[in-house]
Amino acid sequence: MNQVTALAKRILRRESTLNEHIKISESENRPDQVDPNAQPPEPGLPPHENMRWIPGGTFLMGSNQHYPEEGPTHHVTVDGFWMDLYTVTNADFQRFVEATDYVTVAERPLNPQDYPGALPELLVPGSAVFQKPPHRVDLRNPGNWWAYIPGANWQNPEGPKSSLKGRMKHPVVHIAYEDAEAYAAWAGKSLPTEAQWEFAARGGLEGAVYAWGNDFAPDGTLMANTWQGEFPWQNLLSDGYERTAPVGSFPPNGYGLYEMSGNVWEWTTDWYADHHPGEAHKACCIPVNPRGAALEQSFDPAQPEVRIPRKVLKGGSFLCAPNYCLRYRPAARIPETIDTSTCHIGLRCVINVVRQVLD
Ligand SMILES: [Ca+2]
Ligand SMILES: [Ca+2]
Repeated sequence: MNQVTALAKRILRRESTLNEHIKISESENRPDQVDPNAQPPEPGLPPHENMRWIPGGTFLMGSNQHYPEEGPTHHVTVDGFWMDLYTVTNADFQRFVEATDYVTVAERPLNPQDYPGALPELLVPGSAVFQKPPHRVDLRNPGNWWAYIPGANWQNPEGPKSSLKGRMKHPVVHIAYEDAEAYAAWAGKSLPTEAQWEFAARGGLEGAVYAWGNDFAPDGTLMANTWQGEFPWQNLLSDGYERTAPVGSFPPNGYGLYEMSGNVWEWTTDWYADHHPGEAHKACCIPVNPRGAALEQSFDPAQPEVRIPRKVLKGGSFLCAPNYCLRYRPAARIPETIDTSTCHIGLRCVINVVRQVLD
């Protein structure tokens, strides 16, 4: 998927927008600036509806049992924060667009002069959409199930002939990183760091495989919208959903958060590196509120000519299946170029509380 979408975006890239965006992101990655007049909100009184206080603490981040990018496990401390119970829905995003006339990356017109040599059919606004092949395909080529569809965007998730009819409570998709940031800023919120996201997803369970424990389907109950069957050609639909599910369709985790696993991938603010930092050997040195890798580390080593940085996505999606991508787990993580949008990427927001600086 990343290769295909990155390839499409290599042709469709707008460097100026991107550079501007990187500057913004870098400034946001500075340590929290303390506003002496700001008061921490009272836990128990959410600053917005449908948010939950996540208590913070020290936890074991990552996994040594699954994909290499999830290791090594290491302790991390995060401060308490507020988090959305649900991923942002189409109804939420529609309110944002109606209030601001915001145009997402996938909807913006393209100037052919900016893309010499690009195929004309790719020089139209669009986004990456999953297309189920009719038979087993070579899993090494994501082009076997991803297509760049002109006219696909958040309002037309499968292309111009599709709509949001009946899907207002589904998660918004086809959201590039700057779209996610723009929504969060409008809502008076932020995007989570990877550590915040993973702490929240674990729901208070230390080191569990899934957000609900170590058993994928406790008592036979499917706990998330994932893919059952052999990806990408056979979807058994045991969970009832071929694509996205309305938010709140599956049981919440220990912190009361819904769909932290599956349904749609969620953007975090961290630049991606292909492994975590190692464990701190002294309690004094456990990272507090870590913010991920350096921007320079996030470029794709497989495509050195592409200078589009990549953020960490968390949580897996309705396209995650054990035979291809067993990533509906709190520790799982994938890189995504910041200008990429797809039918399985959305967002959820947090509100950070000013940290008391004692040292
Ligand atoms: Ca499903
Ligand atoms: Ca999710």
